Amino acid sequence: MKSLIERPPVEGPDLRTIQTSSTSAPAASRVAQRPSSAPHRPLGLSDRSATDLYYAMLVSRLLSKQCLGLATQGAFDVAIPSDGHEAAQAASIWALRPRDKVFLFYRSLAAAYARGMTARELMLDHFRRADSPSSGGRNLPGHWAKRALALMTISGSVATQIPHAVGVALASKLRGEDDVTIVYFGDGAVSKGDFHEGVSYAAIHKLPVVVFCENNGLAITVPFRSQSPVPSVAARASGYGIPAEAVDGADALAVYAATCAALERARRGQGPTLVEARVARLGQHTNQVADSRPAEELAAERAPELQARAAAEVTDAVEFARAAAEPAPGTVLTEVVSNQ
Ligand SMILES: Cc1ncc(C[n+]2csc(CCOP(=O)(O)OP(=O)(O)O)c2C)c(N)n1
Ligand SMILES: [Mg+2]
Repeated sequence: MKSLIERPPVEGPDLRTIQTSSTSAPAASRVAQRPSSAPHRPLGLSDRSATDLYYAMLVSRLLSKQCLGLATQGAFDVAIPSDGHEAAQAASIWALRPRDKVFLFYRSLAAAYARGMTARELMLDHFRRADSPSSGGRNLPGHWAKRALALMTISGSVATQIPHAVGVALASKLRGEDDVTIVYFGDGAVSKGDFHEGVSYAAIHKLPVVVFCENNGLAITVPFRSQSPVPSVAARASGYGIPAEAVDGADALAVYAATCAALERARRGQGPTLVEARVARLGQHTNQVADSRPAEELAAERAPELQARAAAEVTDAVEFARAAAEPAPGTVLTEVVSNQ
């Protein structure tokens, strides 16, 4: 099936115009301070491309939910929800060129879809069917690979894709190609030696690689604070002498801008950048591991107060307007026909 998705311009945005920080305006001045209705345009994203990015995030959320439901019913054995990670994954993929090399990890469903794997292909993988492009039904579902998309095959062993990606970046450099490799992983992967070895080597040799951490604050059940001596993954970059970009992983445009900046640095020969996208893991770890977080903590991730407040504002507006007075018949000409 022909792809419905338009890719962004190959050259990326004009980085001089990018503003990634956002401020929340007080309610009274919301209208006056409402951000531009097209904040994607200064980043070089067309309206069509921004809409397609949102569409990719939507499809990914539906696929993720569908897969968890199917696995729970026993239709297949493994589902790894990407709920909450969509913006970080899809928007960073959006910044890539077709020839750039991509190492995903098992939670990368949205990234795989955004890169160009079809919903059908992702489902073939989950059902372990012979036509699955990833492994013909042999590897664990969620280990996406497709040569035509430069999606490199990965292992389920946490963090092993990082040194592999660094090796591919070395190959690009030795061949004199201007491809960049991007490698995705979670906060738990930062505790592995593979992270240190890969990032250290890439930094020393100024390899064209973007090291992209989706920090959801959990490694299955282990909280980030229990496995990191520093408060962020980005803080580790200084130990390797490389720059870091820390972004709100729910802000697709901020992620896009940060990834573009990292890619540009890599293409200029300035070596790796560590991107940390802070995300919320809205779903459970996998279908096989129940969520041990207290209900209140889970609920907090889903911002129920905001949702309830927004719903209340809308309900109130409907009721208020329904009950409000219609114009009195005698005033029909007021402000329509001049009294002069
Ligand atoms: C080397 C290794 N150790 C342990 C595991 C078991 N394991 C699978 S996923 C996971 C958690 C990884 O957490 P993180 O990197 O933060 O990614 P997330 O699942 O949160 O997206 C672990 C420990 C594994 N797959 N590989
Ligand atoms: Mg994690």
